[in-house]
Amino acid sequence: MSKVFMNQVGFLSDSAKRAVLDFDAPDFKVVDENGTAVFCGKTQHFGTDEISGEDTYVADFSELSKDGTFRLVAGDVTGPSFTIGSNVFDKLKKDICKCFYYLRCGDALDKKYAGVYYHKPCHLSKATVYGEDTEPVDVSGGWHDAGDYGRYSTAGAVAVAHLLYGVRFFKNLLDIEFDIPKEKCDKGNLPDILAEVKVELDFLMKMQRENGSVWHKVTTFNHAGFVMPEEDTSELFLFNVSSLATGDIAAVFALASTIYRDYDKAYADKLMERSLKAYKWLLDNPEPLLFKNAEGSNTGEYGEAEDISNRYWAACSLYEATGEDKYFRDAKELSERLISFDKQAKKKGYQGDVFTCLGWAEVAGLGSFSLILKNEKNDLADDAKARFIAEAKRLCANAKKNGFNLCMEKTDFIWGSNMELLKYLMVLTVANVISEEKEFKDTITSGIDYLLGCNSMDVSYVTGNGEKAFKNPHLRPTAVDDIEEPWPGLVSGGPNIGLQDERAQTLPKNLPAMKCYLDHVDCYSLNEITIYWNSPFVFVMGSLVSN
Ligand code: G3I
Ligand code: 9MR
Ligand code: ZN
Repeated sequence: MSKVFMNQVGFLSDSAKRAVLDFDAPDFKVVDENGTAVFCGKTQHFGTDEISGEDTYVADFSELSKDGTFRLVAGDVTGPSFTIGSNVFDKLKKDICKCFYYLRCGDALDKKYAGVYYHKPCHLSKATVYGEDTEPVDVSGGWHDAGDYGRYSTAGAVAVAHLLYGVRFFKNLLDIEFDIPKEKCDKGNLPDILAEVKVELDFLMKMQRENGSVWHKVTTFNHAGFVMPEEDTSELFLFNVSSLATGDIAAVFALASTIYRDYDKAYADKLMERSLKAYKWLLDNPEPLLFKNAEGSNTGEYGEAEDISNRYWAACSLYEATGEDKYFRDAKELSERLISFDKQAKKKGYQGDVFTCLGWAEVAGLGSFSLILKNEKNDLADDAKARFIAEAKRLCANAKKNGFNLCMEKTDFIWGSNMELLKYLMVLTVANVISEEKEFKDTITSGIDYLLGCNSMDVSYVTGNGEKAFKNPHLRPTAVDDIEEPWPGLVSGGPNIGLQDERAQTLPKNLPAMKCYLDHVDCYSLNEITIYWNSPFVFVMGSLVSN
């Protein structure tokens, strides 16, 4: 059946506006709710690209800037409903923020705010320190990581970092109100986003040991079955400390101290004290302390091959927060090691740039953010800026290779491909802050279009947003709660050529990368959700305001 693939939510009045057709239609029109044409145009044949496998025709209606609700019509095919206006993303922004509230662990939900998605308090028992004969520890609180009930320090730190760097770059994120309990501070109430992030920061503080090091994760020994969180009552374990978690925590606490200082000085001081403690542990323990799952345990591993980027991020973040030269010197030394790491990765075919990496593993890009925000002229900051611009240009060039103007290549369609995309959109967003370019903006818009339905699966990868939004996330509470609709605002992991779960393996072989997807609850390698797949979207949305 012929399809009009397009963003099913909407477009800011002044942004680029495109739809992609998988059939030959020379003309198209955009009609309003009465069926009256408000725009007529000609399509452009793009041809067949590698990632979608579709022979596509592009309908560009960027010139249409009239506010309203419309549909695109080509031949006898009518596309999904979408809107144009300055507030088209207001609901989406609230939804993607509110998901963190629903993911809260411990005794933290209130029926007044959680509504039908309320669940009873969970995971309140003290956690056994794995392999040690010491007293169990209270590490209650924070956010469940994802579709599972684990809580992982590096994943949590990175999600918090996306949200907090978002706030540093784009102050308007502080204005999003998403109906969560108010949190008092010296200045009255914390802005919602900071109140929500504080929940995770408070938990991460509990994950820090007396000596400054940080436990890598707290989970049951194996993943729970499909039960509500309060029914997952197996013993909780604090698994080993790692230099990965300790580096990320040193970094994110220093970053947080710069933001919370404006609202609550005592809290900011505590964050800084904890950051320094973690950093001291890193200096006293220069050898990498990586992480492997305990024998027989199957919860998330979040393994990394080295800890250079984690230490680099910590040094950059502490430099930004304190201005002390010793952190700059550490960052400089670590940057040399990252440069050789980058060179080796490139020899193996890696196309990106380590200094722009923003994921749960490679975090040097977050260090670059601190240097860029410091707004000081020095060689590290200049280099970071140049690398963001170069990477953004590479991404824009990639976008030209497919009909969707999508800045991804086949190799990007791995587990959590939507995050690969969102990290790229973060890079483009910051490149656009450094040096405004129409091309950067258009590539960001196309990326958002892809997530919201302009893809060959014809699906919006954000629940509750778009006529054809996915509905069956691999998410335990949603799977068992008897409520038809999942929480709105969840970002799916998205297509993954690896097809790494049993259900995914029922898909036909050799599908184009963009089609390696199934909206099925069993598909944890294609359709799970996580805190760090929502957080980069919040960052990117922060930059999207109508001029
Ligand atoms: O880095 C390699 C790359 O070099 C290679 O070309 C590519 C192709 O296979 O793979 C890349 O590695 C991938 C790795 O993520 C890094 O992104 C692996 O294939 C992929 O299996 C791995 O997936 C991770 C998955 O856990 C399994 O370990 C996801 O990123 C990560 O988001 C996910 O995290 C899980 C937690 O463990 C548990 N909680 C839920 C969460 C989301 O599913
Ligand atoms: O539900 C788990 C999901 O959150 C994880 O991302 C995934 C990989 O760690 O594992 C899922 O749990 C599966 C387990 O690993 C194997 N048995 C089936 C479980 C899902 O039903
Ligand atoms: Zn819980």
